[in-house]
Amino acid sequence: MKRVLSIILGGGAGTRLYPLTKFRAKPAVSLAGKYRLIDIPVSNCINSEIHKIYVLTQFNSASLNRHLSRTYQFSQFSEGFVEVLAAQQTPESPSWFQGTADAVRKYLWMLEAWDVDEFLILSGDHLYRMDYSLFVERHRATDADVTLSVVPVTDKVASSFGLMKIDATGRVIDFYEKPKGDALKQMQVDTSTLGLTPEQAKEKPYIASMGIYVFKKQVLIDLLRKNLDQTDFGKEIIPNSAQDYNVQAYLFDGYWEDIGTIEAFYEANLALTQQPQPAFSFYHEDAPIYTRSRYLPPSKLLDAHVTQSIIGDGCILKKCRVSHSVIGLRQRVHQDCVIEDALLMGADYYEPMSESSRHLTRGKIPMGIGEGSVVRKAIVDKNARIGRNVQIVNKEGIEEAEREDLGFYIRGGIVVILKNAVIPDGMVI
Ligand code: ADQ
Ligand code: ADP
Repeated sequence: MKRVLSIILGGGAGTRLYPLTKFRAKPAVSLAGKYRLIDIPVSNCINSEIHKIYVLTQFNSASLNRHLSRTYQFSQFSEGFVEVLAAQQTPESPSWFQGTADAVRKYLWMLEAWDVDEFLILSGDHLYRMDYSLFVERHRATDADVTLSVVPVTDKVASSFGLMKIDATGRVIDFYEKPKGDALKQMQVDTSTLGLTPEQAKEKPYIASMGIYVFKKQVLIDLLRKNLDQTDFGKEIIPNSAQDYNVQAYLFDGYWEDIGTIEAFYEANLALTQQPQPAFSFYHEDAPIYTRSRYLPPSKLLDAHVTQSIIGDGCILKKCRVSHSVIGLRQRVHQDCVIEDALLMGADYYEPMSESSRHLTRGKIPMGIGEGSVVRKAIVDKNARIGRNVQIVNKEGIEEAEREDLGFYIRGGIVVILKNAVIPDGMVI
């Protein structure tokens, strides 16, 4: 795996996860109460012994740089690194990244200098555990120019993926990015040829691209240099290469979820609390997910009633009720609160006790969830100050709302409280 260079697509404008991407690059969005999105592909790389890792991002955020530099320090005797390459203006390329392929193209001058055999292109917003060495081995064994990792999918979700047809050897003979209507039906295949049982094949009759690829180094360089008008892997580079190159499909049979939208992100976080066995587990002795070690104190639960939830380090939960929720680092929940089906991201720092009490006596709102508040089906971003007797419950059942002035958004029926927002006492959302 020393001959593989990994390139993680860290995110474009960040619209689908907005407002979580208002103050940070997408890879820095927090996950499962203590990790960040970027920890997933980076940990998978490290566990697959791929140690040369670039993260391409449109938005050079301080939190992403700080997180990566504090977390991923390789020994001085290894050539390992995790580095951010942010979109930048130069006299030759005055524009931002135009798409995924364009993001790689803009840094090709630097990437091609590496003496490696393959480029592994990954996405920054997927939740899965994968041994990329098996993926790369399959690529080498079939002498492929490009290998796509694929999963079978149902009719319901198929149109949000790049779909393909393959021949008996696993070679991709047709690829269509996110087809709809008749074009979608055209892409239906017999997935039992992939080893699925007849029942599974009936339920999942499409082969979807996971949006992660292994390229022979020179093939990627040629594809990007020859076709300057092609800016996206899924829309252009992959479908156009299927004819002239040996493009292979590699079947991945584990849990995999694209969590690049608010709804998918919310669902995947809460699914971690599932009993008895969540679909994805952060505990795995052979392939752990790494993140920054923070030396926080253990959480304190002071008469709190907690069911089916995950509580991050350094939280203080008073006499409250928490169910089916994920509570992030340093979160404070005061008494008589009810937290249900919620993702509270916690805080970046502790507000000293003296400061919190001073806030209360001066009519200001301390960090955390104030006494008597209810949070249901919501995401509360970091450092939010939720007053007393607040209700964040989407009372009117609204699907979409943009109330940045009031500190929240509603996306797909999920209320998202902005980072650092202040929600006054008694407010009902
Ligand atoms: P999408 O996920 O819809 O489809 P896209 O929006 O291009 O494709 O994002 C791919 C990855 O690249 C994401 O992690 C995204 O954050 C990142 N990205 C997007 N624009 C970027 C930019 N300008 N700079 C840096 N990073 C950027 C893709 C494939 C489909 C496949 C699905 C699987 O195109 O064929 O089925 O992934 O989820
Ligand atoms: P109170 O002491 O009034 O119950 P809290 O419920 O807010 O106040 O605090 C509960 C406990 O958390 C206290 O024992 C306090 O010492 C501890 N605590 C407060 N701030 C921090 C901090 N920054 N780091 C670690 N523990 C803290």
